[in-house]
Amino acid sequence: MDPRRLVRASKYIARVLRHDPGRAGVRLDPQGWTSVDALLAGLGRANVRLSRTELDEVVAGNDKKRFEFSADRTRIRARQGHSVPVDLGLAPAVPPEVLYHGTVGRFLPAITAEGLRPMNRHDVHLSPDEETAARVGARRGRPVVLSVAAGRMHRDGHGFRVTGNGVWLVPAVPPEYLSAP
Ligand code: HQG
Repeated sequence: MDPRRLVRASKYIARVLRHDPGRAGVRLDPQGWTSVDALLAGLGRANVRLSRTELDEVVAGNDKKRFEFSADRTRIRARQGHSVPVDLGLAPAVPPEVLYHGTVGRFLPAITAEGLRPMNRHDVHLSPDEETAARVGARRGRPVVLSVAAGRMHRDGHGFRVTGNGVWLVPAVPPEYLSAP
C-alpha cells in the first residue's frame, strides 16, 4: 500500500476510534472496540476505501502500534489516546522511578503552576525514555522534556497504567513531581 495512503487511513481511523466514531457511523463498546466490518463499511461511506488486507497493513505497519485487533480479529480499537469515554481495562502497574513528558516552552508556565493535565484526553501520557518524549514534544515545536518522579508519585498513591505499546498513563501530574531531566 502506498505509504501516504496508509498514513492518511491511519489518521482517519485514529480520529474515528479515539474521538469521533459517529464520523464513520460506528459505535464503540465500553472497552472501545468496534466491529472491523462496520468500520470498513463506515470508512467506505466516508470515501476512505480500504480492504481488510489493507486494514491489516495499517494496524501492523502503524509506527506506534496505535490500534489492536481482538483475539478473534473481528473487532478493532485504539490502544490509547481517546477523548470519548472508554474503559481500556488496563491493570494498575508500577512505573519506573522516572518517566518523561515531552512538551513545548509555551506551555511551561501553566505546567509549572498546575502540573500536567490530561487536556482533551483521559490521561496524561508519559514516555519511558527522553528520546520518545522529545518526539512527542516535537509535534508542537521545539521540544522540552520534563522528568516525572513516577516512583515517588506511585508511592504517594497515584495510580499508573501502561498500554500495550509502552505509553504510561496517569490522570494528572502535580507540579511537585516535575523537574528538568
Ligand atoms: C500540554 C501522541 C498547559 C502537554 C503522542 C501537551 C503521545 C499542558 C498538550 C500522545 C498542561 C496535550 C499524547 C497544562 C499538559 N497547561 N498545557 N497544565 N498539561 N499540557 O496531544 O502528551 O500520535 O493531548 O504537554 O505521541 O502531547 O496520538 O498530549 O503538549 O503519545 O498516537 O498539553 O499523542 O500519540 O497534548 O501526546 P496531547 P501529548 P498519537
